Amino acid sequence: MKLQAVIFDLDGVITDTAHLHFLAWRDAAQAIGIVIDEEFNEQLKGISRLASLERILEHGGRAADFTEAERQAIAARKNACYVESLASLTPQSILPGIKDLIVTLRQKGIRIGLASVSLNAPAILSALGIAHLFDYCADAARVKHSKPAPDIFLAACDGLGVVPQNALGVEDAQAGIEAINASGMASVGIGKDLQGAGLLLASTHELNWPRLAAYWKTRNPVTEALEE
Ligand code: B16
Ligand code: MG
Repeated sequence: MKLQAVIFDLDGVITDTAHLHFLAWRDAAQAIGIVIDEEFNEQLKGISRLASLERILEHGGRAADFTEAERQAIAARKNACYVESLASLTPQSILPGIKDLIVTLRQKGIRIGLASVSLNAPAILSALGIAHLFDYCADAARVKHSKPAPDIFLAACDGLGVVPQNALGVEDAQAGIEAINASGMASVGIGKDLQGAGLLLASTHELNWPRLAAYWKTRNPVTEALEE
């Protein structure tokens, strides 16, 4: 099977917005008397906005204290603060190696997709100046089940017109690796302690075409040899 598409997660793979998410959540949580720190924030990586709020309320022992409308208002406050902070993003905010990899993949005719659960993903790609390099971005608002369900990766494959078995996904969160594996795609993890990643790299510094090609070959040794 030939590699036809690479589908990227956004936060933690293409750029690091985790700290901006943290600052916005810290402000929103503080307003309802809950204190969170950067260590706690690790749990929120790759998790949707409302699921993140749920975890923060549980952490503060206030899971039963808010109506649906109040939760929406807290999430809206966090998002307003987060969106304001996105003004600090520039093309220099792209993580090392990512732009070169995307350009190389495109030269090889491999399609590029995005599978982020962030509703702000299109604005972030535009701020980074790389929106035009993506052939398809799955819309998190139209996906029923968030990561670790495979839905967003399957939606990206569908939009790119490839079957998951011909695609590779790149993620920095455990929920994301589980989503990729459940979709039937090959998985590449960025970071440490990611269970089940087909290929695990410490950082995007190590994410390049030779590494991806070698990993793909180990998954598809016979067909790759025939295609060479
Ligand atoms: P928003 P990813 C995720 O991005 C973040 O990792 C996570 O912390 C955030 O809560 C989620 O997006 C939703 O973001 O509030 O902007 O819709 O890793 O899936 O690219
Ligand atoms: Mg991520």
